[in-house]
Amino acid sequence: HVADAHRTDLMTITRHVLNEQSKHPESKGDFTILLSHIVLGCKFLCSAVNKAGLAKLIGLAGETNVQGEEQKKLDVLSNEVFVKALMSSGRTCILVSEEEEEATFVDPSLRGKYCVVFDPLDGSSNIDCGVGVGTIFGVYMAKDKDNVSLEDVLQSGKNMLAAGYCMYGSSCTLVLSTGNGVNGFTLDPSIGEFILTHPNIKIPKKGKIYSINEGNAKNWDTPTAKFVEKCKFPKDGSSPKSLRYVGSMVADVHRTLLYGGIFLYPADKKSPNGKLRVLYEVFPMSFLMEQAGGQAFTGKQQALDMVPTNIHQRSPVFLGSYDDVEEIKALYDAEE
Ligand code: AHM
Ligand code: MG
Repeated sequence: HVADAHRTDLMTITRHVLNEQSKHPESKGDFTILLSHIVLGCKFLCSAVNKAGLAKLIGLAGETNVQGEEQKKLDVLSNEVFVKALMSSGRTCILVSEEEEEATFVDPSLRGKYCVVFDPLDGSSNIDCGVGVGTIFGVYMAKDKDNVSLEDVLQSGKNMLAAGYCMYGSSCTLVLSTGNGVNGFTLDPSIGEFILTHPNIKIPKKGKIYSINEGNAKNWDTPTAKFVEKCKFPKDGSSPKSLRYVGSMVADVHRTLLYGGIFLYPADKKSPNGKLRVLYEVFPMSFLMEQAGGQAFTGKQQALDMVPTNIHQRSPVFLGSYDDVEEIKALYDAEE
């Protein structure tokens, strides 16, 4: 079997996106170029995150490296990695990063039509114990790339063209939607390519897992409290659900997408808008959920219907299997 010796017929992420783009004859390949730069950032971070533990063990963290520079913290490094990768693509005009107070307007000489919103390293408090962390991103198109403003990113989530995340876990997995379903790619480190390993991901219609920080229970609102009570003590004769909570959104959402269930980050008395950020956490994950056949709700509306007025705005979110989100919606409806 010659074919088994070298599997160069694999579906790489580039091949996949080129295939998708070829369905749109008007496409000039700009998105493929943008994506290849995002992928580069993800590969770089995958390697940096994997080395982080080792660097610490051998005493590198906080010390100076060979160039005499202090080792950068991973969240700072990851922001720089993505900003550089995105700018040098020549396809972006506005960047919004969790790590930066203000949006970055790309220099006109490097400007393209895409706006990218991202959290370069979500869950970074988990790094020191080796738990999975990830990058989350969403892509909008500017109305007029020569005349851009914050309005171009303060759009409803429904206008996103693409969204995805990369999880740096026991393997490095990139999950992407360009508005035509959801696909998952796993990095093969031996060849440095993301290979299509999870084609056309569909979330189970109903799940057996709920995922929430129960330590906040004393501050929850009534619908959230009732929902969790139902998960533990179902009254309809069904089995109780299992609780899984990593505390790293990418890991919790990835599991929800593959196994089904619901992920909740509600509003509570201490955080009336919840914790997670609309543009680069709630929207991309909600986009993926809807594309996979699930849904995402804020307690008031479908998450993607929000129109943020501030780039770092927060929102409560309930996302996952279609039927499970219907249940929490019914509890909020009953409140009114
Ligand atoms: P971060 O952006 O500061 O890393 O915080 C976001 C993270 C998410 O990954 C995760 O879902 C959430 O915070 C967990 O919050 P909590 O510790 O309150 O449960
Ligand atoms: Mg974050």
